[in-house]
Amino acid sequence: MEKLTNKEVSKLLAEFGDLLAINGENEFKIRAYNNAARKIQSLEANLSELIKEDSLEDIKGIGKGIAGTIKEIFENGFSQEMEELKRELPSGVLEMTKIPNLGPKRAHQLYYELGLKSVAELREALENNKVRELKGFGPKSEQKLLKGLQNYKKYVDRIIISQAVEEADKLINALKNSVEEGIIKNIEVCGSTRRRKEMIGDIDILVACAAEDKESLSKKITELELTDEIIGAGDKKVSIITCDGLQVDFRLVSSEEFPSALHYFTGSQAHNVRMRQLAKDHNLKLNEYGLIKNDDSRIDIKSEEDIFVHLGLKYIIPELREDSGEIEAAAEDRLPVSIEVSDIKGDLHMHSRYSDGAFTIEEMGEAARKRGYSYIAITDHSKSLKVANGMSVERLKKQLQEIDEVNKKMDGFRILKGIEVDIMPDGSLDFEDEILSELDLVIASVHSSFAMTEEEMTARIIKAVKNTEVNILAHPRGRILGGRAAYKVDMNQVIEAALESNTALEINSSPHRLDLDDKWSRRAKEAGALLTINTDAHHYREFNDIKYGVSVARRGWLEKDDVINTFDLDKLMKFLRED
Ligand code: DGT
Ligand code: CA
Ligand code: CA
Ligand code: ZN
Repeated sequence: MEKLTNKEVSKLLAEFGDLLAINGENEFKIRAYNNAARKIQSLEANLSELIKEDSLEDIKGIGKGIAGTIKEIFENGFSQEMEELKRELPSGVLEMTKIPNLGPKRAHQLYYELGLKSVAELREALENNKVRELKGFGPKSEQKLLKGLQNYKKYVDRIIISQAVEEADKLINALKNSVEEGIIKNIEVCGSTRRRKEMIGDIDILVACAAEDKESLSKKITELELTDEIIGAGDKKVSIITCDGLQVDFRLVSSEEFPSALHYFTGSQAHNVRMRQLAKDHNLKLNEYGLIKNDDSRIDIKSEEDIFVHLGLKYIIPELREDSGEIEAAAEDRLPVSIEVSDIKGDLHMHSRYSDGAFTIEEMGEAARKRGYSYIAITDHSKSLKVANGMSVERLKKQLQEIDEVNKKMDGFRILKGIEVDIMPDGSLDFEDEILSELDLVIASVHSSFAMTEEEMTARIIKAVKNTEVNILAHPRGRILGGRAAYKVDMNQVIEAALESNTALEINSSPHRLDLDDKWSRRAKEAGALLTINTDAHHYREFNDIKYGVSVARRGWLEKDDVINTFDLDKLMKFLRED
């Protein structure tokens, strides 16, 4: 699958319609989206054709605005506006619409008129006959909804890392706030979330407390506002489903057990198997309860680090624990000095109002400077990307002037003149070299014609990478997590070309992309290529996504010097000026 199918786009449009309805937008707009969803669903032709011909608006009922959204969803796998709407609503409200007999309009009423934020709260309100008071509801609809609840199966799929991290933070804070200080001795997210894998199955949270507090703490977990359903609750382990439909496993241990339990439940399983074997080789037993000698006495362990030390290893960060060479490297003291968020000196990929960003150049610059960055590059879209309001040459020239003006006001901070130029199907760029040569930095990326043979796509991308004006290849494989698979491309050849032509490969930090991924980042480094970690922010809030890109880099064994935006400005400019 190279791109979203008609059906997938249709589903997202329908969800958009639901979100608008939950939000109480006008009937006309909601109907337009639902209508568009139906039209796309029953389309004979492939969407990509219609987009290429620019004939979406010829379909009855599809106007300019929706056509833009359809293209955006098709190209990006999601719509910016939809993401914003989702962020503003408690996620439990959207979840409610999955209950049979409950549409978005009713969800709107339940949320705005009764303040119900989750399936759990709805159930309680139904049981207390509160729902029948609402206009248009009655005892009968209450019965219907209760029945719907019985048939409602939660949709639990793998989720993207940002959602897992945010959900885990919420749960940890809520639990801390629900008990007296000092009851929780230690609490930490573990499992794949702590290893920062790109997709997460379930969330694992480890809690240390006194033996006599386990029972009450277990009860507190089941009573959290975020807890929707209880799968099991003992005094060692509590498993719940949250209002957002995610499974979370809590484990309760003693402070003494905490370090070894943290290591065990962080995994990965493959890493654990190797560590346990290594312990055996040292005549020790390693499990979630501790590091134990043959005579059953415990080795005193204060931290996770101690476990590694006792087994003759350097400390291995969670992101590296995949049994992909980290244990050997730790034994021989050749682990990477892993890159950290604080090493990043600037962000080289972002959008302003000149294309599809939400803020002005100055606003983006100010926000970046406040973060402590020394520089950014403004890289708006080029003319062919009409969906994203791509710039004409004239607008680009105007933008360059504006950047000069803003830079005059900035002290000790620099805004670089950049662009994200589209790579055309034949590998040429959307702007002439002449205009590109006026810029500090050129990012090239593919946003169209994803369905090519591997040979064609590889040649297309390599041609762009070898253009001496190009400094960065952005989101090199074009995948959208949970949306679109990567297009077919021979990345080994692309990496070779990047190395030869001094082009950096991007780790796009958007949690929807994380492209390059950990494996390709590591391969690129091993080949000697340089990388760059950027957010592709369309809103300065998204600068925070840099942490997800850095996690990918850490999982990919990268060090500071592998990444060009850890360089200070002079060194970066030197890199950009070389061919
Ligand atoms: P996920 O949830 O599929 O994204 O991946 P994980 O790694 O979070 O896996 P999960 O939730 O099944 O278990 C959490 C950790 O507990 C796992 O990373 C390692 C540890 N673990 C679980 N089951 C086993 C096991 O049977 N053997 C070993 N050695 N470790 C296990
Ligand atoms: Ca897990
Ligand atoms: Ca688990
Ligand atoms: Zn971009």
